[in-house]
Amino acid sequence: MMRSVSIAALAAVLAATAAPAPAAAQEITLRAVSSFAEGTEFSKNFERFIEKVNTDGKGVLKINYIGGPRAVPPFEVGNAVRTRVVDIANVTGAFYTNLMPEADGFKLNGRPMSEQRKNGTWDYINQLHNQKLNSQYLARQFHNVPFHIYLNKKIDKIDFTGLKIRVTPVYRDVVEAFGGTPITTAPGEVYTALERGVVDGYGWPVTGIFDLGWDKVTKFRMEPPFYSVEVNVLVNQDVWKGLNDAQRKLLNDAALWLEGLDSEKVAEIKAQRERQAAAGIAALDFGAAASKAFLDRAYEVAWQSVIKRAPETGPKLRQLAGN
Ligand code: 173
Repeated sequence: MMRSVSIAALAAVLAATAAPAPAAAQEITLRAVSSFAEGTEFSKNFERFIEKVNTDGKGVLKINYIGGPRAVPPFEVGNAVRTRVVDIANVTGAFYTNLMPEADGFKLNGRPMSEQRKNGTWDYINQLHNQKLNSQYLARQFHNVPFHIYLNKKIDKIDFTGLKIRVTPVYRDVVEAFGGTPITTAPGEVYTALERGVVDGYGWPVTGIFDLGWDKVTKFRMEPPFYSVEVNVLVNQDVWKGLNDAQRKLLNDAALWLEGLDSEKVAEIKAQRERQAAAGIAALDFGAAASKAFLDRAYEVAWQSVIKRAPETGPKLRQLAGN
Protein backbone atom coordinates (compact mmCIF):
# COMPACT_ATOMS: atom_id res chain seq x y z
CA MET A 1 0.00 0.00 0.00
CA MET A 2 2.77 2.40 1.01
CA ARG A 3 4.53 1.62 -2.22
CA SER A 4 1.59 2.25 -4.54
CA VAL A 5 0.71 5.45 -2.73
CA SER A 6 4.21 6.76 -3.07
CA ILE A 7 4.34 5.81 -6.78
CA ALA A 8 1.01 7.54 -7.34
CA ALA A 9 2.32 10.59 -5.52
CA LEU A 10 5.49 10.54 -7.57
CA ALA A 11 3.50 10.22 -10.80
CA ALA A 12 1.39 13.21 -9.80
CA VAL A 13 4.49 15.27 -9.14
CA LEU A 14 6.00 14.27 -12.48
CA ALA A 15 2.78 15.02 -14.35
CA ALA A 16 2.58 18.44 -12.73
CA THR A 17 6.19 19.39 -13.36
CA ALA A 18 7.20 17.69 -16.63
CA ALA A 19 6.92 19.63 -19.83
CA PRO A 20 4.49 17.85 -22.16
CA ALA A 21 6.81 15.66 -24.22
CA PRO A 22 5.54 14.60 -27.64
CA ALA A 23 5.07 10.83 -27.51
CA ALA A 24 6.41 10.53 -31.04
CA ALA A 25 9.84 11.62 -29.83
CA GLN A 26 10.36 8.42 -27.90
CA GLU A 27 12.06 5.64 -29.81
CA ILE A 28 11.04 2.20 -28.65
CA THR A 29 12.98 -1.06 -29.12
CA LEU A 30 11.10 -4.33 -29.68
CA ARG A 31 12.64 -7.76 -29.09
CA ALA A 32 11.97 -10.18 -31.95
CA VAL A 33 12.34 -13.93 -32.43
CA SER A 34 11.60 -16.35 -35.26
CA SER A 35 10.30 -19.91 -34.88
CA PHE A 36 12.49 -20.90 -37.85
CA ALA A 37 16.28 -20.94 -38.01
CA GLU A 38 17.97 -17.66 -38.81
CA GLY A 39 18.62 -17.05 -42.48
CA THR A 40 16.41 -19.94 -43.65
CA GLU A 41 13.43 -19.78 -46.00
CA PHE A 42 10.69 -19.04 -43.47
CA SER A 43 12.74 -16.49 -41.50
CA LYS A 44 14.28 -14.64 -44.44
CA ASN A 45 11.41 -12.32 -45.30
CA PHE A 46 10.81 -11.55 -41.63
CA GLU A 47 14.47 -10.56 -41.42
CA ARG A 48 13.99 -8.28 -44.44
CA PHE A 49 10.95 -6.81 -42.66
CA ILE A 50 13.11 -6.06 -39.61
CA GLU A 51 15.72 -4.35 -41.78
CA LYS A 52 13.04 -2.26 -43.44
CA VAL A 53 11.49 -1.24 -40.12
CA ASN A 54 14.89 -0.29 -38.75
CA THR A 55 15.69 1.77 -41.84
CA ASP A 56 12.32 3.47 -42.23
CA GLY A 57 11.78 3.83 -38.50
CA LYS A 58 14.96 5.59 -37.38
CA GLY A 59 14.15 7.51 -34.21
CA VAL A 60 10.65 6.00 -34.10
CA LEU A 61 10.99 2.29 -33.49
CA LYS A 62 13.74 -0.28 -33.64
CA ILE A 63 13.55 -4.08 -33.75
CA ASN A 64 16.24 -6.04 -31.98
CA TYR A 65 16.37 -9.51 -33.58
CA ILE A 66 17.28 -12.09 -30.95
CA GLY A 67 17.20 -14.92 -33.50
CA GLY A 68 15.66 -18.31 -34.21
CA PRO A 69 14.90 -21.50 -32.24
CA ARG A 70 18.13 -21.30 -30.26
CA ALA A 71 16.56 -18.34 -28.46
CA VAL A 72 13.04 -19.74 -27.99
CA PRO A 73 11.98 -23.33 -28.90
CA PRO A 74 9.59 -23.21 -31.90
CA PHE A 75 6.56 -24.65 -30.14
CA GLU A 76 6.93 -22.06 -27.35
CA VAL A 77 7.14 -18.94 -29.51
CA GLY A 78 3.36 -18.30 -29.46
CA ASN A 79 3.32 -18.38 -25.68
CA ALA A 80 6.40 -16.17 -25.54
CA VAL A 81 4.53 -13.43 -27.46
CA ARG A 82 1.41 -13.95 -25.33
CA THR A 83 3.33 -13.44 -22.10
CA ARG A 84 5.59 -10.72 -23.52
CA VAL A 85 8.77 -12.71 -23.08
CA VAL A 86 9.29 -11.31 -26.59
CA ASP A 87 7.52 -8.34 -28.20
CA ILE A 88 7.24 -9.55 -31.79
CA ALA A 89 7.58 -12.97 -33.43
CA ASN A 90 7.62 -14.78 -36.75
CA VAL A 91 5.67 -17.99 -36.16
CA THR A 92 3.30 -20.40 -37.89
CA GLY A 93 -0.09 -21.10 -36.33
CA ALA A 94 0.83 -24.79 -36.45
CA PHE A 95 3.23 -24.08 -33.58
CA TYR A 96 0.62 -22.57 -31.23
CA THR A 97 -2.40 -24.85 -31.67
CA ASN A 98 -2.09 -25.64 -27.94
CA LEU A 99 -3.24 -22.06 -27.26
CA MET A 100 -5.47 -21.67 -30.33
CA PRO A 101 -6.68 -24.99 -31.81
CA GLU A 102 -8.30 -23.24 -34.78
CA ALA A 103 -4.88 -21.90 -35.82
CA ASP A 104 -4.57 -25.23 -37.62
CA GLY A 105 -7.26 -23.96 -39.99
CA PHE A 106 -5.26 -21.00 -41.31
CA LYS A 107 -3.37 -23.30 -43.71
CA LEU A 108 -6.71 -24.06 -45.41
CA ASN A 109 -7.11 -20.48 -46.62
CA GLY A 110 -4.88 -19.73 -49.61
CA ARG A 111 -6.48 -16.46 -50.68
CA PRO A 112 -4.11 -13.52 -51.17
CA MET A 113 -3.81 -11.33 -48.10
CA SER A 114 -5.04 -8.31 -50.05
CA GLU A 115 -8.33 -10.19 -50.36
CA GLN A 116 -8.31 -11.52 -46.78
CA ARG A 117 -7.85 -7.96 -45.52
CA LYS A 118 -10.89 -6.82 -47.51
CA ASN A 119 -13.32 -9.69 -46.88
CA GLY A 120 -13.12 -9.80 -43.08
CA THR A 121 -10.75 -12.77 -42.73
CA TRP A 122 -7.83 -10.75 -41.39
CA ASP A 123 -10.16 -8.99 -39.00
CA TYR A 124 -11.61 -12.24 -37.66
CA ILE A 125 -8.22 -13.90 -37.27
CA ASN A 126 -6.90 -10.75 -35.61
CA GLN A 127 -9.73 -10.96 -33.05
CA LEU A 128 -8.79 -14.58 -32.33
CA HIS A 129 -5.20 -13.49 -31.72
CA ASN A 130 -6.33 -10.60 -29.50
CA GLN A 131 -8.42 -12.97 -27.39
CA LYS A 132 -6.35 -16.14 -27.26
CA LEU A 133 -2.79 -15.04 -27.85
CA ASN A 134 -2.86 -11.53 -26.39
CA SER A 135 -1.39 -10.35 -29.66
CA GLN A 136 -1.93 -8.31 -32.80
CA TYR A 137 -2.00 -10.34 -36.05
CA LEU A 138 0.31 -8.00 -37.92
CA ALA A 139 0.98 -10.00 -41.10
CA ARG A 140 0.55 -13.40 -42.73
CA GLN A 141 3.16 -14.62 -45.22
CA PHE A 142 3.41 -17.40 -47.85
CA HIS A 143 -0.27 -17.81 -48.76
CA ASN A 144 0.82 -19.07 -52.22
CA VAL A 145 3.37 -21.65 -51.03
CA PRO A 146 2.02 -25.21 -50.65
CA PHE A 147 3.19 -28.20 -48.63
CA HIS A 148 4.28 -31.66 -49.75
CA ILE A 149 4.93 -35.04 -48.23
CA TYR A 150 8.54 -36.06 -48.90
CA LEU A 151 9.40 -39.77 -48.74
CA ASN A 152 12.38 -42.07 -48.68
CA LYS A 153 10.36 -45.17 -49.54
CA LYS A 154 8.70 -45.48 -52.90
CA ILE A 155 4.94 -45.89 -52.89
CA ASP A 156 2.85 -46.92 -55.91
CA LYS A 157 -0.34 -45.23 -54.80
CA ILE A 158 -1.20 -42.55 -52.24
CA ASP A 159 -1.18 -44.75 -49.19
CA PHE A 160 1.11 -44.27 -46.19
CA THR A 161 0.37 -47.62 -44.53
CA GLY A 162 3.45 -48.82 -42.68
CA LEU A 163 5.24 -45.48 -43.01
CA LYS A 164 6.35 -43.26 -40.16
CA ILE A 165 6.08 -39.65 -41.23
CA ARG A 166 7.38 -36.61 -39.43
CA VAL A 167 4.60 -34.12 -38.87
CA THR A 168 3.47 -30.96 -37.15
CA PRO A 169 -0.25 -30.24 -36.75
CA VAL A 170 -0.20 -29.17 -40.43
CA TYR A 171 0.11 -32.73 -41.74
CA ARG A 172 -1.10 -34.91 -38.86
CA ASP A 173 -4.70 -35.48 -40.03
CA VAL A 174 -3.87 -36.15 -43.65
CA VAL A 175 -1.04 -38.54 -42.78
CA GLU A 176 -3.39 -40.49 -40.49
CA ALA A 177 -6.20 -40.43 -43.06
CA PHE A 178 -3.91 -42.19 -45.55
CA GLY A 179 -2.77 -44.79 -43.05
CA GLY A 180 0.60 -43.35 -41.96
CA THR A 181 2.01 -43.08 -38.46
CA PRO A 182 2.62 -39.43 -37.57
CA ILE A 183 5.65 -38.47 -35.47
CA THR A 184 5.80 -34.84 -34.35
CA THR A 185 9.14 -33.05 -34.36
CA ALA A 186 10.38 -29.48 -34.59
CA PRO A 187 12.11 -28.64 -37.89
CA GLY A 188 15.49 -28.79 -36.16
CA GLU A 189 15.12 -32.54 -35.60
CA VAL A 190 14.10 -33.55 -39.12
CA TYR A 191 17.59 -34.19 -40.51
CA THR A 192 18.62 -36.56 -37.74
CA ALA A 193 15.27 -38.37 -37.80
CA LEU A 194 15.72 -39.04 -41.52
CA GLU A 195 19.38 -39.93 -41.26
CA ARG A 196 18.70 -42.49 -38.54
CA GLY A 197 15.61 -43.87 -40.26
CA VAL A 198 13.40 -42.89 -37.32
CA VAL A 199 11.00 -41.61 -39.98
CA ASP A 200 10.40 -42.63 -43.61
CA GLY A 201 9.34 -39.19 -44.71
CA TYR A 202 8.22 -35.76 -43.61
CA GLY A 203 5.87 -32.93 -44.31
CA TRP A 204 7.37 -29.62 -45.41
CA PRO A 205 6.62 -26.81 -47.84
CA VAL A 206 7.80 -27.01 -51.46
CA THR A 207 10.54 -24.51 -50.59
CA GLY A 208 13.30 -24.62 -48.01
CA ILE A 209 14.48 -28.24 -47.91
CA PHE A 210 18.04 -27.25 -48.92
CA ASP A 211 18.48 -24.83 -46.01
CA LEU A 212 19.20 -27.56 -43.46
CA GLY A 213 20.64 -30.12 -45.90
CA TRP A 214 17.57 -32.35 -46.10
CA ASP A 215 18.15 -32.90 -49.82
CA LYS A 216 20.94 -35.29 -48.79
CA VAL A 217 18.47 -37.49 -46.93
CA THR A 218 15.42 -37.20 -49.23
CA LYS A 219 14.55 -39.43 -52.20
CA PHE A 220 11.00 -38.52 -53.27
CA ARG A 221 8.56 -35.62 -53.24
CA MET A 222 4.97 -36.73 -53.46
CA GLU A 223 2.54 -34.81 -55.64
CA PRO A 224 0.21 -33.02 -55.41
CA PRO A 225 1.10 -29.90 -53.42
CA PHE A 226 -1.55 -29.16 -50.78
CA TYR A 227 -2.71 -26.42 -48.34
CA SER A 228 -1.04 -23.02 -47.92
CA VAL A 229 1.88 -22.10 -45.74
CA GLU A 230 1.08 -19.49 -43.12
CA VAL A 231 3.78 -17.82 -41.11
CA ASN A 232 2.56 -14.89 -39.09
CA VAL A 233 4.10 -11.80 -37.58
CA LEU A 234 2.55 -11.32 -34.15
CA VAL A 235 3.03 -8.37 -31.79
CA ASN A 236 2.24 -8.66 -28.10
CA GLN A 237 -1.04 -6.80 -27.59
CA ASP A 238 0.10 -4.73 -24.59
CA VAL A 239 3.11 -3.62 -26.62
CA TRP A 240 0.85 -2.86 -29.60
CA LYS A 241 -1.53 -0.75 -27.50
CA GLY A 242 1.39 1.15 -26.03
CA LEU A 243 2.66 2.29 -29.43
CA ASN A 244 1.83 5.70 -30.81
CA ASP A 245 0.22 6.27 -34.21
CA ALA A 246 3.53 6.74 -36.02
CA GLN A 247 4.92 3.51 -34.60
CA ARG A 248 1.81 1.53 -35.48
CA LYS A 249 1.78 3.01 -38.98
CA LEU A 250 5.43 2.09 -39.46
CA LEU A 251 4.71 -1.54 -38.53
CA ASN A 252 1.48 -1.74 -40.55
CA ASP A 253 3.13 -0.31 -43.67
CA ALA A 254 6.03 -2.74 -43.34
CA ALA A 255 3.55 -5.60 -42.78
CA LEU A 256 1.77 -4.86 -46.07
CA TRP A 257 5.14 -4.67 -47.81
CA LEU A 258 6.07 -8.03 -46.27
CA GLU A 259 2.85 -9.65 -47.47
CA GLY A 260 3.61 -8.27 -50.93
CA LEU A 261 6.85 -10.26 -51.01
CA ASP A 262 4.72 -13.38 -51.55
CA SER A 263 4.71 -12.42 -55.25
CA GLU A 264 8.37 -13.52 -55.39
CA LYS A 265 7.36 -17.06 -54.44
CA VAL A 266 5.98 -18.04 -57.84
CA ALA A 267 9.45 -17.97 -59.41
CA GLU A 268 11.07 -19.40 -56.31
CA ILE A 269 8.77 -22.42 -56.22
CA LYS A 270 9.60 -23.19 -59.85
CA ALA A 271 13.33 -22.86 -59.13
CA GLN A 272 13.14 -25.05 -56.02
CA ARG A 273 11.31 -27.83 -57.83
CA GLU A 274 14.00 -27.75 -60.51
CA ARG A 275 16.72 -27.74 -57.89
CA GLN A 276 15.15 -30.75 -56.17
CA ALA A 277 15.06 -32.63 -59.48
CA ALA A 278 18.73 -31.75 -60.07
CA ALA A 279 19.53 -33.04 -56.57
CA GLY A 280 17.98 -36.41 -57.50
CA ILE A 281 14.70 -35.96 -55.63
CA ALA A 282 12.11 -37.61 -57.85
CA ALA A 283 8.49 -36.49 -58.03
CA LEU A 284 5.96 -39.23 -57.30
CA ASP A 285 2.93 -38.24 -59.35
CA PHE A 286 -0.10 -40.52 -59.48
CA GLY A 287 -2.07 -38.49 -61.99
CA ALA A 288 -4.94 -36.05 -61.98
CA ALA A 289 -7.65 -38.29 -60.54
CA ALA A 290 -5.54 -39.56 -57.62
CA SER A 291 -4.33 -36.01 -56.94
CA LYS A 292 -7.86 -34.66 -56.84
CA ALA A 293 -9.00 -37.44 -54.51
CA PHE A 294 -6.03 -36.73 -52.23
CA LEU A 295 -6.74 -33.00 -52.13
CA ASP A 296 -10.46 -33.44 -51.45
CA ARG A 297 -9.71 -35.75 -48.56
CA ALA A 298 -6.80 -33.65 -47.27
CA TYR A 299 -9.03 -30.57 -46.99
CA GLU A 300 -11.99 -32.48 -45.62
CA VAL A 301 -10.12 -34.28 -42.81
CA ALA A 302 -8.35 -31.06 -41.85
CA TRP A 303 -11.56 -29.02 -41.63
CA GLN A 304 -13.29 -31.77 -39.67
CA SER A 305 -10.38 -31.82 -37.25
CA VAL A 306 -10.37 -28.03 -36.85
CA ILE A 307 -14.14 -27.89 -36.36
CA LYS A 308 -14.04 -30.71 -33.83
CA ARG A 309 -11.39 -28.96 -31.76
CA ALA A 310 -12.82 -25.48 -32.25
CA PRO A 311 -16.58 -25.87 -32.76
CA GLU A 312 -17.27 -22.16 -32.16
CA THR A 313 -14.74 -20.66 -34.55
CA GLY A 314 -13.83 -23.45 -37.00
CA PRO A 315 -17.03 -23.16 -39.10
CA LYS A 316 -16.54 -19.40 -39.47
CA LEU A 317 -12.96 -19.93 -40.66
CA ARG A 318 -14.21 -22.45 -43.19
CA GLN A 319 -16.87 -20.07 -44.45
CA LEU A 320 -14.25 -17.31 -44.85
CA ALA A 321 -11.90 -19.68 -46.70
CA GLY A 322 -14.74 -20.70 -49.01
CA ASN A 323 -13.67 -24.32 -49.49
O1 173 B 1 6.68 -28.57 -41.07
C1 173 B 1 6.65 -27.67 -40.23
O2 173 B 1 7.48 -27.55 -39.33
C2 173 B 1 5.58 -26.69 -40.34
O3 173 B 1 4.52 -26.89 -39.78
C3 173 B 1 5.81 -25.49 -41.15
C4 173 B 1 4.83 -24.49 -41.18
C5 173 B 1 5.06 -23.37 -41.95
C6 173 B 1 6.23 -23.25 -42.68
C7 173 B 1 7.19 -24.23 -42.64
C8 173 B 1 6.99 -25.36 -41.87
